[in-house]
Amino acid sequence: MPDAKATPPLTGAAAEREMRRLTRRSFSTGAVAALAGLGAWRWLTTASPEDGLPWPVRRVLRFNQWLAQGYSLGRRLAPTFPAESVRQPARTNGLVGLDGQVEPAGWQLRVGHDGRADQTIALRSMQALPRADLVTELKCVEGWSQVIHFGGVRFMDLMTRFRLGTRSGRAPDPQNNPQDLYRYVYLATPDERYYVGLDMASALHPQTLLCDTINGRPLTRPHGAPLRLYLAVKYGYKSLKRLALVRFQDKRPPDYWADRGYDWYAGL
Ligand SMILES: Nc1nc2c(c(=O)[nH]1)N[C@H]1C(S)=C(S)[C@@H](COP(=O)(O)O)O[C@H]1N2
Ligand SMILES: [Mo]
Repeated sequence: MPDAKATPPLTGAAAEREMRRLTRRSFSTGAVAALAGLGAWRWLTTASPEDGLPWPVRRVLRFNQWLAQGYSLGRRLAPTFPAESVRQPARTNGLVGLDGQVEPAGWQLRVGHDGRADQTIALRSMQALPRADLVTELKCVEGWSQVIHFGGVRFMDLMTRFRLGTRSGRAPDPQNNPQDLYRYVYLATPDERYYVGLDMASALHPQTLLCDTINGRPLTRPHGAPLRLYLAVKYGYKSLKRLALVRFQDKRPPDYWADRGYDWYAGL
């Protein structure tokens, strides 16, 4: 069995401890990598081509630097709230890709990697992962926000358990082996009428969940039953409802609202 580590819900003191731990670690590794990268980068950019560094070396270096920066930035945590601050019922917004009925019983994710055969993961086997609960503010770019309690599993835990998102087919190890990760994830509804693109740091963020409950109850159809994405560190339009397709790739994926003029990263 691959190692799916038990993780506590990200609320209260546990969240603060986790945040301190992650901040410390990613700051130190990020800073060392960034400094080393910067020194080497200066040399490379001032070095003449005759110095014998072919362009692929430069590209790898730039990629490493980008990764070091990306993963430390991706570790900021959104503030959490006590579950009592939730006001029911949760507002719904955006029904693109939610046409027709869903069959929760047989629901499965289709997961693809560029250059590899697709696989499917049943909702039931996802629900065997450690539960994660998150009470944060969902912010819609249209100018409203509300505190919502989402429950499900961390996307990171799914990737670890099913060894997703890596070129080698091993479990992701962003600290020690970032180059093994694909750069992006594409996620979509069954009909692909709604779709989002995420950079890998956002996908691996501890507050990025696959949810099957909202405010303590099973997800309803307008909230994305039977399974939706939720990202605490992005605007609401990245939190795709009715998730059925996941694809890991190096090309930056399209995004429904980015295609309509909004920011692709949508970070808060
Ligand atoms: N499939 C799908 N997911 C979607 C949308 C949509 O139109 N279709 N709208 C997004 C937007 S703009 C927001 S703000 C949130 C709202 O989530 P809620 O309806 O659960 O409050 O869902 C996001 N996910
Ligand atoms: Mo939104």
